[in-house]
Amino acid sequence: MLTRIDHIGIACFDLDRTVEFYRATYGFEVFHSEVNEEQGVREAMLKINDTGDGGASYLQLLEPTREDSTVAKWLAKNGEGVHHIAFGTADVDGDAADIRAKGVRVLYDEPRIGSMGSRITFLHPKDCGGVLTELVTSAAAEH
Ligand code: V0V
Ligand code: CO
Repeated sequence: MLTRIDHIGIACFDLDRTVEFYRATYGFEVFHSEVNEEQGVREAMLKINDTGDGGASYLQLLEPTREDSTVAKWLAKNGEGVHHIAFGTADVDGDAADIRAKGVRVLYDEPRIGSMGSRITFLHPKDCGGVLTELVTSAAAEH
């Protein structure tokens, strides 16, 4: 069951400059940052609020680490902006299977490693009304 908005992914050309915009404008601080080589991103997670399922909602600021990454390709076409939304679940494997059975393309056979040791998969934007959609099971407090 999907129980929260885990994050909104925002693509940018310059992560440090974008982090500073969110800090100076809204007062949001970086909760966590990392490089995900597999996904080709450097990212900063800004925690916005805790959620009733024991998780939290974040903004995920994304800068590409290489030119052939999905985010670099998207930025070249669209410029900066909202890149994806992510729903949180305690069971990404089960929810991905249920959604696949409804005819929506799930991009990975097995979830991959996401931010803060989470397990993530993506749904094809063309099957989701133009919205790249991610499913996330966070590393902490879920099974
Ligand atoms: C592409 N399209 C999108 C889109 N990216 N539509 C909405 N939102 C997006 N973000 C559209 C694009 O405009 C094309 O439509 C069509 O899909 C095919 O796109 P493409 O440019 O030819 O690119 P593809 O097919 O090579 O790749 C698109 C997919 C790719 C969605 C398959 O981006 C992908 O695998 N994404 C999942 C991984 C990812 O995004 N990782 C970065 C975040 P038209 O022009 O044909 O109409 S990593 C992350 O979130 C982490 C680590 C985390 O949360 O922990
Ligand atoms: Co994400």
